Amino acid sequence: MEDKILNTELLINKLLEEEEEFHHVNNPAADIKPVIKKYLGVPNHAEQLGNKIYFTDGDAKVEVVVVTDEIIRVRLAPHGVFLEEFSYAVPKLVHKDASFILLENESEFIVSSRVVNCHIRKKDFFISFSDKKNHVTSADAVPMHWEENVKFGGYYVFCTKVCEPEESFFGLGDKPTELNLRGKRLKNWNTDAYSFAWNQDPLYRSIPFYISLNEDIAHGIFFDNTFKAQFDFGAEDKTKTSFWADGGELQYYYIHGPHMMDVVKSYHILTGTHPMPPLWALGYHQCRWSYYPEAKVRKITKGFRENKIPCDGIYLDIDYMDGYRCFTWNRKYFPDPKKMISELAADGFKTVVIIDPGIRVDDNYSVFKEGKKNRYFCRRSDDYFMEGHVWPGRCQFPDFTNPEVRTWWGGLFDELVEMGVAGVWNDMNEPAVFGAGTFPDDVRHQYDGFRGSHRKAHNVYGMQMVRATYEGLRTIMKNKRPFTITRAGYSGVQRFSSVWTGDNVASWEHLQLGNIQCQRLSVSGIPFCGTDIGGFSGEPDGELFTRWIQMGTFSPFMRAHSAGDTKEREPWSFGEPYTAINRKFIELRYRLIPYLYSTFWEHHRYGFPILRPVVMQEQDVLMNHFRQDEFTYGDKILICPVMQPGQTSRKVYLPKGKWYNFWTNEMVDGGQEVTVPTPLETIPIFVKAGSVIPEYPVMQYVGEKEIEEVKLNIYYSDYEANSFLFEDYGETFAYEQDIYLEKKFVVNGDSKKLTIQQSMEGLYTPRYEGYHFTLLGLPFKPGKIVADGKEITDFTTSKEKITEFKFSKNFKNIEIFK
Ligand code: MIG
Repeated sequence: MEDKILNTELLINKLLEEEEEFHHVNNPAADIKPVIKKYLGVPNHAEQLGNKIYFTDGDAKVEVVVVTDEIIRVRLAPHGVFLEEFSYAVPKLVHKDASFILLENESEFIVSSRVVNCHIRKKDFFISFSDKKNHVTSADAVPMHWEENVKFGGYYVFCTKVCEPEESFFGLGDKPTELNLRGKRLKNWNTDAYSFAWNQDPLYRSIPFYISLNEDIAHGIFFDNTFKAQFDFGAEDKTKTSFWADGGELQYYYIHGPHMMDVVKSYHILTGTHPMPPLWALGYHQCRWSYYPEAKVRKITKGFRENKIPCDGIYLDIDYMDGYRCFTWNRKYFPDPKKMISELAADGFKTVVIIDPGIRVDDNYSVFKEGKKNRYFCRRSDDYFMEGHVWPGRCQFPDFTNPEVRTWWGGLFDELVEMGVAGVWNDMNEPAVFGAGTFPDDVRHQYDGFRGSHRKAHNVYGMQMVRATYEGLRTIMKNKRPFTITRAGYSGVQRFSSVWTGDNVASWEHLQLGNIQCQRLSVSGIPFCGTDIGGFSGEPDGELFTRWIQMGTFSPFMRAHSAGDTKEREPWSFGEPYTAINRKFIELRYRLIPYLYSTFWEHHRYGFPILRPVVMQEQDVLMNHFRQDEFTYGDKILICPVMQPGQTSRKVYLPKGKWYNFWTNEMVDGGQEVTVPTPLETIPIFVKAGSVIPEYPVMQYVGEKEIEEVKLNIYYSDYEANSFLFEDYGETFAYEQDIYLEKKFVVNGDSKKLTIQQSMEGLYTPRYEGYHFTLLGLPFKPGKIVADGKEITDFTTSKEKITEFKFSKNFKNIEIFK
């Protein structure tokens, strides 16, 4: 842009010079200035209207809103007129009793909340933020600026901030590049990116939210703008961080930390969290393009049960439909889908079906007919229909930004639900169009009454599609939790869906990339994420597949998927020893379901991500800003996937504190790198001292058997540590009526004693009666165990020094003495 403008400027100056040689008589055109970037001038005025404060340079206006103590929103109106407030990302701007004051001194205006100060410099309209110790965390490097968009109207809008020498950057969703975004320039424009490569940009999702970390203080910037947007983290000029968009408003939220976790939690206050998933969705999912006909599907599901490999989800990709027409069935392949789905369900499989946005232009097809009659399909600027080719052939596309269309779309799922379908997979919703890539810019959208071209709606199209899907399913399924998965998304998509990282490749490099992408999505507000285990395109060998299953065991969402032109790709496809190892890890996934589910609750209720990069654990250690292999799964279990072939050992960094090697129960001091053996059978897994890790018995699918007891693995520590367990029905929205149980465990020990306390809150009563306690890492041989005042005589201690006993789930206090 810069170049273009300079050139225009030169050209016009030249023209003006030339023109001066002529004499103009009454020619007003000679005075019209060319379109150039304009910067905010000098703020001469501050005015408070309710909780909004306005500053103006006489023409442009800046609005500052204190949203919470930690969140301040800034908006710019180039000629003083703000757009009407509307955001798909932020459904409701909460003002959590945010009190603030407006101050003024010689050099600046200051809007001050209880936590943050927003400074508006009088000299030049620079905006900066500081904490209560007057430490500046974010500062403009130039004033906010804009440029008129002659072709479409509105403005290109720009914000440029100072980039500090040691500042690191995280977030932005699914970017396939290093975790730390320092030195990169990235673009948000949802794109179908088949077999994407390292550093390819953009991919499927647009999450205009980043976290900055500098001198141990984190803050976030959420640039809530749906237009094509770019971020530059010191790439063009290492002293500057910029973000800009092709249209819309320059509107961003400054989110104060000081910890990265605080920033993520506050971001979730704005954009919402993921609803509790149905418990089965935390199991293993098997997918492929495509399992058909019915006999094939049954062969696969039978394979799981015969091989005793747990599995909950089975997917039908596009070939289940009749000519790829959404909401139809190919009756040759699937003569009686209802019967098939119910028989699969009886065997513990939930069926998930794909639904794409493209609706075949076909006057004999009811979905097309309804959409046409009701004018639900997108149109071009001159009122032609938006037509393009996708799988069904020539298609039109519902305008999911229209609430009426969303309601209609949601209702279309009733037949599928009636047949027993448990989940829906939304693909191609960037939206993808063969040949053209996506829709042209001039396509019109209703945009919930706020109207816009595709330039404005493109990045939210997929999110609104999966929203329509989720809301429709929720209505039809009554009180049952739907499961949805989407490829495209925008900030806030987590309120409606899980995501997968799209069409990856069966390579070791992609295993690494997947690891980074899941961590990045997690800190970007998208907790329920996973990769296509094994790689979508290409052929993994047994080793790569097994390493991927091992990593996927610790992805919040665990699904194997592959393209149709690849070899069979089930967990037993590679023979031994791979099958046994894959089974062992998928079983581990199931054992840890209560732990994952509790972590999910922490996300849903409190806004914590499920996966947490090491830098989030210890942001004060500069080295950690560059670590991207290790992550924690919840806050108790640290994982370091093996991402290279033939690797027999690897270095793992453990944050400070004490950790137990999950495989050997050996205790290791954190705050250092340790070398861990990595035979194919294991990957490095460490559990934090003091953790209580709940465990279910291995089942072939969630709910296969009644749970008779829950195992509590208790890792000794000589300092106090808390753990949580969340329990509820696992499939209804009763938790919204507070029907659940939140248990808290407090573990503390010394050289002669370990105590475990439990407290509970909530209205739910699980059906099992007791816990099976497993104590690990005790520094003494237990002589006496007292539970709620009663002595337990029936305990064992193995030669591996593991002590086991049973007691009631309602215990309050257990003491283990030397
Ligand atoms: O043009 O439905 O990313 O998971 O299997 C390809 C077929 C369309 C792309 C998805 C992939 C899916 C495939 N789809």
